[in-house]
Amino acid sequence: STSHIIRRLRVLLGGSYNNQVLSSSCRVLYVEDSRTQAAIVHHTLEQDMNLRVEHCDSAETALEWLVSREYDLVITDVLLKGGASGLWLLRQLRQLDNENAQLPVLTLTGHDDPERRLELLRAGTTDYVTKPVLKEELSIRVNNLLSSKLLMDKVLEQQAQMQKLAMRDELTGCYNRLGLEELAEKYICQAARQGHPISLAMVDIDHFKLINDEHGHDTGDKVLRALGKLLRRKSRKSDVVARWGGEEFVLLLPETNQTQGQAALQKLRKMVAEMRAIAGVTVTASFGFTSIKSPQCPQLNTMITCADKALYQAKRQGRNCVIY
Ligand code: GH3
Ligand code: MG
Ligand code: MG
Ligand code: MG
Ligand code: MG
Repeated sequence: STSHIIRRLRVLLGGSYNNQVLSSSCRVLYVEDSRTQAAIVHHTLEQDMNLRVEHCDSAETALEWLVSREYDLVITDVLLKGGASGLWLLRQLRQLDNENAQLPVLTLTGHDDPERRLELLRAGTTDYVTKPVLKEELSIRVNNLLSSKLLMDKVLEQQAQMQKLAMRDELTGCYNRLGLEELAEKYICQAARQGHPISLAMVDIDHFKLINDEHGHDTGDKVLRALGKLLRRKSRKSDVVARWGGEEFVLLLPETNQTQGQAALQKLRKMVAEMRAIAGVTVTASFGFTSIKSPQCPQLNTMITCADKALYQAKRQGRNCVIY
């Protein structure tokens, strides 16, 4: 059950769950047509609980807001005069294609009959309070819902961070193979769909073994970091710079044909050769690249193989050059 998962998460996150500490950064959407009722609940939420409340009196307005604004909790009355009901709103909300579809929803219902409760629960209400609303009960339920919501946000954020890290190479901060594979699929499929060209280069530092042998592994690492940084900074924002392994990098260049690729890579090759010495070491790199006018979808491996062959030629032709 959800509460079971949340209890586990609380333990995992080291007790960050706190019933008392809810900040004014929590945004609550409150839908209520009765002014007297609204005044009471509004007071409890804002004055007693220090939450930011946006109040409206119709389900239609609420849905409009839910499409474009961010909230942490929705509280809605079920019966709303002269328009759609809170139940309708709940059903619409659960079908939204933004993050609000998963919001906790607290429904306020006048009739506490089992039919109504089941209907609300089936439609996806997270919790409900029966009228007349007991202030104390309201604030406890709101607190519980918001605590779970905040905890879930934190978990999702950490998960996203971990996913980001998993796509990066630790030493250079460039994408790693996993990252390249993920992004390459996206970019190659995009190019395939639009019939646009895409290029891929394999970049390999020249005589890197000598650098390690003569200056030590640490200096070698510094060189790798500097090269990664240069490639990232001097390529386009939309280019993907990945460390393929060892002293080899892969550059994926969307929207780039052979002529444009040749020019861009020559520029990069020059910059590498002219890069400021790192711990007394200057480097050059060899570039092998391939370009496809209009790719088919999964084609990363084919492109890598082609670029690798060109790289081999670049090494044979004396290094520090770009070969198609
Ligand atoms: P070539 O011009 O033909 O590419 O010669 P090379 O010496 O660069 O090629 P080779 O493939 O023989 O050597 C690559 C070297 O890269 C060997 C390995 O010790 C070094 N290397 C691989 N990964 C790392 C790393 O993470 N850090 C450091 N410092 N060196 C690494
Ligand atoms: Mg009402
Ligand atoms: Mg190599
Ligand atoms: Mg080699
Ligand atoms: Mg090398």
